[in-house]
Amino acid sequence: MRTQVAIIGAGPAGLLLGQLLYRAGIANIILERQSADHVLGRIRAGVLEQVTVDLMDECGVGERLHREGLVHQGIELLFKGARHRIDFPGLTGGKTVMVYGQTEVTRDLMAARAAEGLPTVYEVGDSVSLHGFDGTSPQVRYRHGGVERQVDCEFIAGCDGFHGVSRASVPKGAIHEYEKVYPFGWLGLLADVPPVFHELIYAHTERGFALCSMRSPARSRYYLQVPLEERAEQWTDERFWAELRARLDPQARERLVTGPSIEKSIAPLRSFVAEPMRFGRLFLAGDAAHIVPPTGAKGLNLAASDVKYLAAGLIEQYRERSAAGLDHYSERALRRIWRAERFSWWFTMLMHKFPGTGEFDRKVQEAELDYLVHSRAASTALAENYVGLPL
Ligand code: RFL
Ligand code: PHB
Repeated sequence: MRTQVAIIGAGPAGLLLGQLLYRAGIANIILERQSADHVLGRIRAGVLEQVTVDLMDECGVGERLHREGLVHQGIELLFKGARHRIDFPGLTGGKTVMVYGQTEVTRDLMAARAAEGLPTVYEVGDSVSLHGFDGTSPQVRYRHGGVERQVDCEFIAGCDGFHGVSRASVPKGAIHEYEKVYPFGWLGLLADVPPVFHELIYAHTERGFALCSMRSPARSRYYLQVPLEERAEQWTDERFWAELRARLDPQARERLVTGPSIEKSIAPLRSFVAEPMRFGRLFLAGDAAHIVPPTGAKGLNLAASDVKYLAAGLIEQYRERSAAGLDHYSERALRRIWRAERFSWWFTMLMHKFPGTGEFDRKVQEAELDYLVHSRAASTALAENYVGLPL
């Protein structure tokens, strides 16, 4: 078949891009390794910046998000047994964030794509290969239902996540990778119990970091910092709840409602950037080009801003025959990415317990937290990064 843009990956980046291009009259196909149910079964991010909410609206899929999403006006930082609130609107001139799960973002985008009858091929496994993107007529080959197929296109968008084929298809030496791996992971648990508090609690404790998040007034998402060697199977629900309780302040401990888990998994923490994000007619977007540790809740939001820039560049190319937007895509996206990388790294270093660090480092961490919540300037810096820097 022939199309204008071949999109690899039906995560948030690929689905958002497909929708923006379709609405601009640009034909596209999405090829996805997994089944739609598998993609929807992955529990990931939960906090949307206004930029991401606006993009969902632009895609015409914001209706349920505005109905069911929870507007959050702040977060709480817990350290030395006490909680301190960071007031977003007060510090940022009225800005807030929206709590709405990545699963729901993906579900809404998939439904819109299906309703328009746009081509999406699921379950292509590892069969995708990219060709000719250094010339003018790229091709994507894949296998589906035992049949080899080829897509002739004008551009390829690599939206296939950290382990995808797109970045791996770029010749070695044409790409520079920056990486930092953290010596712990996050054990996440999802349960149909009311959240312990109506806002998110980020807890720095002697036992390690904990995060109290949510998906709705009836569904909670909790995380615990755990050593990298741990397996989710080693954590019974009882063990998880006991450890979470031990990392909370007395009031939250008392209010915590526990129940059976729906999902439990461990994610490693990593910072990663690949530069540049363009190779001829192949463009990388989202986790395919960069990873942030989840502490700042930036992963999904960065995927959305990449896509906003990339869609603008492609639309300019097709409408005005101008390559300026595409030529600036990588540089423009990377500027926002590096600022989010810095914030996510800083918040991760501040909130976690680092194995092997001495008493001095721990005292400095506590002093920084104390400064952070008592200095308006420092609180503002946290708030403006958390709600999202301007595009
Ligand atoms: P995704 O969501 O990984 O989607 C990429 C899609 O590409 C498919 N794919 C392929 N398709 C065809 N051919 C191939 N060869 C392919 N290889 C892969 C994959 O099946 C997948 O469907 O990337 P995208 O769209 O860039 O979106 C980015 C976000 O998903 C990501 O930044 C966040 O979810 C990161 N993240 C979190 N971010 C937060 O802000 N808060 C969190 O709590 C949070 N938790 C997480 C996370 C990422 C995780 N991963 C990637 C391990 C928890 C986990 C476990
Ligand atoms: C989540 O709800 O999954 C979540 C929220 C905030 C974060 C990370 C994850 O910083």
